[in-house]
Amino acid sequence: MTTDLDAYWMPFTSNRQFKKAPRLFTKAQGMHFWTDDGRQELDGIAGLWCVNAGHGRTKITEAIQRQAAEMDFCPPFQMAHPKAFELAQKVAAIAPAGMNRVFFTNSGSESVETALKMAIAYHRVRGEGQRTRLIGRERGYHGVNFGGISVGGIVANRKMFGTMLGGVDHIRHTHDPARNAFSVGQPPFGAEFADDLEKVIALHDASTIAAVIVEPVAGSTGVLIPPQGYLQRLREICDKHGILLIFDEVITGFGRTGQPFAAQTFGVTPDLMTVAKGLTNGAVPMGAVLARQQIHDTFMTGPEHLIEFFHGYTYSAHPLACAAGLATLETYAEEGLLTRAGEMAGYFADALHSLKGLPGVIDVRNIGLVGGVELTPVAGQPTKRAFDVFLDCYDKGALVRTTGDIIALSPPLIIERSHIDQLIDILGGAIRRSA
Ligand code: PXG
Ligand code: PLP
Repeated sequence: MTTDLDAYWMPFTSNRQFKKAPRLFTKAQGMHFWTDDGRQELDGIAGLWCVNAGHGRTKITEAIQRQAAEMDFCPPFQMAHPKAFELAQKVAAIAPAGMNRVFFTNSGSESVETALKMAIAYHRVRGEGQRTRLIGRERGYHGVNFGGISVGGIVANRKMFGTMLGGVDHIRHTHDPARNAFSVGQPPFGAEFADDLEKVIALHDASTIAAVIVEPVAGSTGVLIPPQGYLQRLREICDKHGILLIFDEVITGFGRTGQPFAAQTFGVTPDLMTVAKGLTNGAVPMGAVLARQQIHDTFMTGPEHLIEFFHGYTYSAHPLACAAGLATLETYAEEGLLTRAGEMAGYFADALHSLKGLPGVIDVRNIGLVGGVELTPVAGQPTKRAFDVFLDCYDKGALVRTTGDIIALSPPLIIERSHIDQLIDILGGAIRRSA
């Protein structure tokens, strides 16, 4: 069927390797993909951390079909359609109390750019226009646009792209295997990593800093769970210095950690929250920024005919995305999926941690339905070991994700125990063979 693979320059892909031995999916349903040659693959990563209700959900599909037939597009600037308001309200209803203003984007990356701009503009409208600095964290992933890679901390995603945004600084990441390896759930040690923020503040002065952005659970870099007390301490330091706290919940949002949002799982409420992925179950691209009402209200000054926030995308609140989002939230509610990760977490953790002791496994990390398994790199060939495990798993019928020499798992929240057994069995076999 596919005749020529040359034209498509694939994102975040080893293009030459892929095109020599392509991996093509042509169908998806429930917990599975099917390859072009008809093999079934267990989806261990919810597509790409997004298909939280599983694939091919009829309610979502039909909502998109109906909307496409009824109204394909509606201009989002100075015009709107009812589903945009309805979706914003339904998202606000499951968000932490007070985070009830919702700005729509089309991806996690766009949500991050939006939140960073909102933070800087917020300080300006309230008369502190000198607060322009943005603080990120080492190993952070905040998408691929210039703001996101500037506050992000994944070296490979930054080093090719020049000087990026000015006025950005970083705090340390929280990975501390010497003290925390093989922790089940939140690791006990490392709340004090948050004190790095005080150091950064001492250097730049709080009056120059607009916001701090972190992933509550760092996903893309290889699943780093926040140490006990760490996020609380970040919140306290931000409050003390008038700095906005942004949680990037693109991966953790919509049930991944056992509550609708990680903010609720960890009991820490940020000022702004970025989401995407699970918002539409991955079916139509969509993201959003959730803001505390007071932040939104601060913008609502001046003559009423004037635009308050000069920002937005052609496809913000796209009708197909809104229809998909509404059907997705209904599906999550009907099936209790936003808390199901909490129910399955114990079984998932036991299965995952059974990999401890296999050759080359140097750490296992988990929270809710997210897992990370860190492997010893092949000497002189970083990333090769995990990539070989990924290919082996694919061969044996399971889709996992790798980053560096870490395997990440984030299955659909509809996963059953038998799927967990199968996933860990295939992964364990691949790890043994790679040793
Ligand atoms: N923030 C976070 C925390 C993310 O995880 C983004 C922003 C960007 O979202 P978009 O929709 O622009 O891709 C993400 C996305 C991986 C992987 O390998 C993770 C993401 C994307 C691609 C790959 O773990 N997360
Ligand atoms: N580039 C040009 C020339 C445009 O006219 C626009 C939008 O009108 C954009 C980029 C931004 O596109 P989007 O709103 O889809 O992000």
